[in-house]
This record gives sequence, C-alpha cells and structure tokens, in this order.
Amino acid sequence: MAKRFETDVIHHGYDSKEHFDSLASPIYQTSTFTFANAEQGERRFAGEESGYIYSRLGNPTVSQLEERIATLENGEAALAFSSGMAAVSATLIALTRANDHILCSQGLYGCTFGLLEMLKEKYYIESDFSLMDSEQSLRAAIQENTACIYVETPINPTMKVIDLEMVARVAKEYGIPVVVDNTFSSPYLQRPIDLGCDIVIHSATKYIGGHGDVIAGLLVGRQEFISEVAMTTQKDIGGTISPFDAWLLLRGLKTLPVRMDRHSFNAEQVVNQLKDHPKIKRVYYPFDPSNPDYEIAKKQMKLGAGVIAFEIDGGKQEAQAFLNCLSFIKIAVSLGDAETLIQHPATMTHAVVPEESRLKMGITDSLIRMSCGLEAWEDIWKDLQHSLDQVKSKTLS
Ligand code: LCS
Repeated sequence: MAKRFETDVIHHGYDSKEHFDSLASPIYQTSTFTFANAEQGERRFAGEESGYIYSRLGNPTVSQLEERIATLENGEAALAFSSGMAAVSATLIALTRANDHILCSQGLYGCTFGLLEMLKEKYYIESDFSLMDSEQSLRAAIQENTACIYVETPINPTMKVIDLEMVARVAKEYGIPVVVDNTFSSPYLQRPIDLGCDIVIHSATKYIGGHGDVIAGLLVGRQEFISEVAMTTQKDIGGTISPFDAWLLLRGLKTLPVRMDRHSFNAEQVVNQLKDHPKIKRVYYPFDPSNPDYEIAKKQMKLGAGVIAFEIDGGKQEAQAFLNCLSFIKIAVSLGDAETLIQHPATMTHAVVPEESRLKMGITDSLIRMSCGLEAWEDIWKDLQHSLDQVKSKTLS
C-alpha cells in the first residue's frame, strides 16, 4: 500500500523480518554471487531465472535504493549510478544516435554541458539551448531530429525555473521524451513524472545523500527504458554504484523531508536579508515573490529548496574577496549538505563553459551561488553580512 512521502522515504521496500529483524538495512558488500550449479548460472545469464549474478549488474542493497527512489518519484523503475554524471551520460547515450539532436534548457551544470560538447564533436549528436519560457519558444526550437528534451529546473546555478507541465505537454505532441534533472529540488519538492515528464535524473550527491559524504546518481523512468539502460549503457559503460554508497543514500533519504523543509526555510530568510543589502545587485531564488519565475515555481514546487544565487556589486575580484572573508561558510562546490557551501560559478562549476555561452546562461563574473545548510539562518546571515562589510572596506582602501 502506497503511503505518504514522509513514511515511504523511511520504510518503502524494506522488511526487517527478511533480514534477521535488523532495523537498519544490511549492506551486501559483495562483488559477485554464487550459483548452486553450472545450470543455474546458465539460466541466470539467459534471464530464465531471476537472481543476482555480479554487482555491476545488480545488488540487493542497490535494488532497495532503486525501489525506494522509483516510488518517491512516482516512476515505474529506477537505476542507481556511481555519480550524477554517470546517470546523465548513460541516459543521453541511450536516448540518442549519430545525427540526432538534444534540446536543452538555457543553462545546465558545467559537466553536462561538457558532455554535450563531446557528444557533438565525437559522435555527431547535435545539441542546443532554448529559454523554454513559452510554448512558442519551445516549439520553435524543436527540430525534426530532436531525440529528447533535457531540462534542469531550477537551473544550476542561475535558479531559473522551467514550466515542466508546459514542456511535457508540447513534447508529447511531438512524441519526444522529456528528461528532467531534478537535483535542485529533490522528489520531496518536485515530481516531474507527475507533471507529465518521462525521465528523472538526480545527482544524489546533493540533497538525496544530504551529508557531503557520497558521490552518486539516480535515474527514474518507465520500466522498459530503465531495463534498456540497465542492459546497455549502465552494464557496458559500467557506472554502477557501490553497495556502501547505496546504503549511505538510503540512510540520507530518511531525513530528506525534514532537511528540505529546513534548507528552504533558511534560504527564504537569507534571501529576505540579502535583497535589502546595498552591496547585492540581484538575488535569484524560485520562491522569492519578486522573482519573474515565482508563479511557475509555486505551481510545481512545494518549497524553494536551499540554493540561492546572487550578484555582488563589482566583478570577479569583489566576488572572490567576498568569499575569502567568510568565516564558517565553506568555499566549496556541491550543494545540499548540512554545511552552507558557497562558490563562484564562472571560475568553478561552470569554468568549462566558454564565456559567450556562460553569459547567455546568465553566469556573470559577479554571480555567486550559495547552498544554504542546516545551521541557524541568523548565523549564516551574520557571516554573509560581515563578509560583505569587509569587501566594501577592501575595495575602498
Ligand atoms: N546535475 C546537476 C544539476 C548537478 O548540479 C551536478 C553536479 C550533476 C548533475 C553531476 O552530479 P555528480 O556527478 O557530481 O554527482 N553539480 C555540482 C555542483 O554544482 N557543484 O559540484 C558538483
């Protein structure tokens, strides 16, 4: 029986009676599985008998994670990967062939952009970008050879929001699958499959893990597609997750709703303060009522999550000086951890994106991205405020 999200995130797919009454799920830390005899091995390889073979092809701890995330995203099936990029690459390679076209949101994580460039150069898979800010702009960007639409929302790092229901509706008319990178929301705040999209990807390194101690990826979709990826781009390219990392994600998931409520609350408080600071030019946060994307964000997200982007008065020098003056807020890429993390996208997460494309995405030299952690928001704000004051005096001196 399906239960509420907050219950499924803790219990779905695990029955302690099957595991010596162990409250915590066991870790099947094994590379391979033994067969009772040669004939059983033959049957398992032929797919005539279910059962595990080798942990690159499947593992009970990993299966438990896959079953749980599939339910949380309201999808039919899921696969876990060794990184978010392993999930992104396995998906895009499975969906395309030479001379196809991938249509992307105007803004993507830097390494996803890098992957698209490689697919273009080496495998003749074209890609380009659309603002997707209206049905017309989306229709105009779809080509005859568009094999999939790939969307991040909110977009890393600009926090722009794409209307997923609109994209799914238009894509359906053309029979094009929609892939959504749901990393910045998590399934607690946004469920793209419920909005009509086909495939969901996560860098589980972020909110799903939640504690900055694991690199992992997840993919959710229809059973047929998931089985195809499992037997091709996951099995043969091999970006499989380790059982221990799958276990860390299962553990992190249990507190996802509690953490997301707190990340979102902290971010909203900090946004309200930042907006009034004279050294801050602009603040980008989906749940800020003055954000042009606010209505769409409200329609498809439960809360705004923890990431804030803002532009500091000045350029790269001021942005770096500001980061260098912070005290407990850590200068680091990644996001969704208990610790507040801050970074400079132009020289860090999106440094691989050529300047022209970067500026088109809205990533200026003065843009800073911060992942609000779970600390007291008053302390986060104090640290930011103190550092902003320092930058001012440094620039004046
Ligand atoms: N998708 C998004 C939206 C991401 O932000 C990232 C990583 C990935 C996919 C790839 O996931 P990974 O392989 O790292 O698990 N984003 C990072 C970021 O913004 N800072 O550091 C990594």
